Parts: sequence; C-alpha cells; structure tokens
Amino acid sequence: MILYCAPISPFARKVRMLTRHLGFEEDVEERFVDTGAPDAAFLAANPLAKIPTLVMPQGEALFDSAVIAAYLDARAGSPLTPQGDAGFVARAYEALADGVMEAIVLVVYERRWREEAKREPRWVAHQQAKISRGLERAGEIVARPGHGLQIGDFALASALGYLDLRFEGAWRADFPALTGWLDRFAAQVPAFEATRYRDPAAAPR
Ligand SMILES: N[C@@H](CCC(=O)N[C@@H](CS)C(=O)NCC(=O)O)C(=O)O
Repeated sequence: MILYCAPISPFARKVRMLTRHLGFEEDVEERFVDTGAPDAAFLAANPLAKIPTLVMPQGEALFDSAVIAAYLDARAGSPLTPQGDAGFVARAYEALADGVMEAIVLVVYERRWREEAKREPRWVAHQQAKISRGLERAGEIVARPGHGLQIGDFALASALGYLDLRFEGAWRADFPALTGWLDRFAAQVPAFEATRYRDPAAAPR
C-alpha cells in the first residue's frame, strides 16, 4: 500500500502511528508529498490533494484519515473499535479529536496563507475556542473509567503533538491532566515517538 503523507502533518501522523501500531509498517510505503504542489500520481489518488491518502493493494484510494483508520483497524481484526453502540461513541470521540486537529490546522494556515495585515483575529479566536472546548471534552473522555485504547486516542495524541510543535506546548498549562494522559499514551504506543517530527526549526511555518 502507498500512504501519501508528510512528516509534519498531524492527520498523517495519526495514520502513520496506526500503521505501525497495528503491524502494517512493512506493508505501507510512505510517500512524502507537498500538498501545495501535488504531483499527478497523488492527484490521481485524491483530487482534493489532502493527506493522508492511502492506496489499497487493489489500487483504490482511501481518504480521509477516519476512513483510513477504520480500514486499517478492520484489517487488523478491530482491536481499536469497541463493539456495538460504544463503537459509535468511539467514532464521535475520534471526530472530536479530528475537529481539534482541523481547528489547529486552520490557525496555522491563517498564518501561512494570509499576509499579516489580512489575518482575521476573530477567526483565529473562533478556532482557538474550538480547540479549548474540544480538549476539555477529550480530557473528560479519556478519564472515563474503563476507557480503552482506541482510534480517537491516536487522533488526540496527534493533535497534542502538533500543538507542541506549532505553539510551543502552551496547552500544557491549561490541561495538565492531558499531559499525563499523553505520557501514558506515548509509553503504550511507541509509534508516537517514532513519528515525532525531528527538526522543528526547519518546519515550514
Ligand atoms: N479531514 C481530513 C483532513 C486532512 C487535512 O486537512 N490534511 C492537511 C494536512 S495536515 C492537508 O492535506 N492540507 C492540504 C490542503 O488542505 O490543501 C482527514 O481527516 O484526513
């Protein structure tokens, strides 16, 4: 399988952690792409030119990250998906963590795609409020008794890792319980460390 991705993308990291954690590392060739200058093969797989995009063995392309995550987990025998209604609750938690990630990406894109004079502080504040409320809720979810490792955890860890990278870990002061959770996740999932972006100083803003 081919995974179109990039070393710094949080949505890609979610999937790159899952391929490793679920034992598919050898089956997946990671191809780093520039979403700002997509090549023909990547565009043929995903006309939206978004990462992650996974090309299955039979050649069909899967996106977005939730679809790819569900596919990989199903292929592995669904270790990360609770049965019954709890499975839908787990998907809503994944959507929450993905939504936090999306809001962070939008704040980063505001900085990247708009000149300073054209940036809209109200829009940034609107996204930051989503990030805060989303992290508040995620903190409650991971603290539920019996909360087991699931796909949403990979999305949440990815979002927190991206906040560390882009905003110097400012979230840690506001959400100390999540810092403890992230440490425990990293201990349980070595793929978190393995996919850490190694050169923050060189990261495109
Ligand atoms: N909902 C998508 C979001 C993916 C996404 O926004 N990826 C970013 C990189 S982190 C991207 O491809 N950006 C390029 C663009 O929007 O043109 C998912 O879950 O995969």
